[in-house]
Amino acid sequence: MAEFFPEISQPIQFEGKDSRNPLSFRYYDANAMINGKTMADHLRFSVAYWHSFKGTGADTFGDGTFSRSWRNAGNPLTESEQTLDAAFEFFSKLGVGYYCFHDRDLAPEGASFAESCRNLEHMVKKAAAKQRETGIKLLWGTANLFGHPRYAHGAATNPDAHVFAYAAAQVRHAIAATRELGGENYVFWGGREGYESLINTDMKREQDNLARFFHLAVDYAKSIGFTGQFLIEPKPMEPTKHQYDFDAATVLSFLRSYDLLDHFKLNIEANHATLAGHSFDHDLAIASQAGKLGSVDANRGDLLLGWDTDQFPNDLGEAVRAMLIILHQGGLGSGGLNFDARLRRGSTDLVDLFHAHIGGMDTFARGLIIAQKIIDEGVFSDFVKNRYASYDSGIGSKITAGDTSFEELERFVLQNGEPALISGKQEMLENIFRSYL
Ligand code: XUL
Ligand code: CO
Repeated sequence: MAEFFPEISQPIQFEGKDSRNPLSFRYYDANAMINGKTMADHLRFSVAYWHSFKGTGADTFGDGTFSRSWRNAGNPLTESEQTLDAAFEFFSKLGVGYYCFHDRDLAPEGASFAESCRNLEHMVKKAAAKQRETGIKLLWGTANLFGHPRYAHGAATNPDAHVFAYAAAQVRHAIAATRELGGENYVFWGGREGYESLINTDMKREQDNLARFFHLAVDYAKSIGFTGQFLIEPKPMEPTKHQYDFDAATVLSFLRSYDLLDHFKLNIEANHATLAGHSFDHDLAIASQAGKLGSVDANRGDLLLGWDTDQFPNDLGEAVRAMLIILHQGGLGSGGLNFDARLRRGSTDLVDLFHAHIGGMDTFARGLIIAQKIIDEGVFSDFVKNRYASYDSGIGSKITAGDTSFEELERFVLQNGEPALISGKQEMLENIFRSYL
């Protein structure tokens, strides 16, 4: 079989923090134990098939820049087979345990729906063999309901019921493929579920239809015994101006309103949170406090560009803040850290794919080590606990228990006068946080 990454002759090794070898891990030591679990089990790294193997480097201003030997096979199915070989060679040499795909990443769209399904079935068999051979697993599958022109006005929120039906048929096969490959989750990213203008849109009807679509998916998963976790991935805009799954809070409220909360968790992506005007850790925290943080798309945006740049994560402080939330909730369960990130258009060497992932993995590995230290030393948790201690006794405990009234609280104020102003100590705590990095 052809070798696609001949420059990398052996799997990337952990060499420790003093290593100057850019093709080594300085922090990610897969089998090192942190609080009773290996690093690999904490982090559950995954590679995104679409960016790393289907991405061409094209943008709205210019054509592709990446020359990849797994392309140009002549026919689309042979190209898909070669791409699969290249992908599994890369996963093995990088040393990740998981990958994620859209149905149309793995197999090409055919001339008819039936042909698309046959293509997918063919590639699922090949992928299953690769998984068996390498031990690499599927973190999640999803369906591409945004690329083909038929989805120009959305999939489940399309004004045309025919398109709704098409999307449902496609998702049916994508869930079945995910199940066949032992996928641990299935993701719904809204793609083009949103609107451009209210002048031609019945927003209520579109949202009702989106909920109907999710209920149908839940029913179908049950009928075939798919037990993976369903995840919704919030994003506020792009491609549409108003995406319905705006952010974690919006999605939670949607799920609650439509009686879907029991069936879904969230897949939080860093660059989507920042597009929504939040920090990454804000959206992680909103999901986590609702018991709904299921998985993470690990990437980052650029403060100077207002769009979804999907860069590889390299901000240590951000990784520590994310890992604090993940550790506090006891891990991601069946989820993981999926690098939904792509090389810059000018990063044209094949080996850049390794550098990008190594950087992301080391950032989160170091983030994990530091977050565990912060938790063990308890500085921030003690501070926060004390900051709210007034709610644990006296009038505060009555508020907490819901055992008071406006009249009683007024009597308390009349007796106790003006509250003292207590410092939030933000700068001191930021300095302490920085001292851990
Ligand atoms: C798009 C995005 C998607 C989802 C999967 O911004 O993040 O790649 O992660 O459909
Ligand atoms: Co994503």
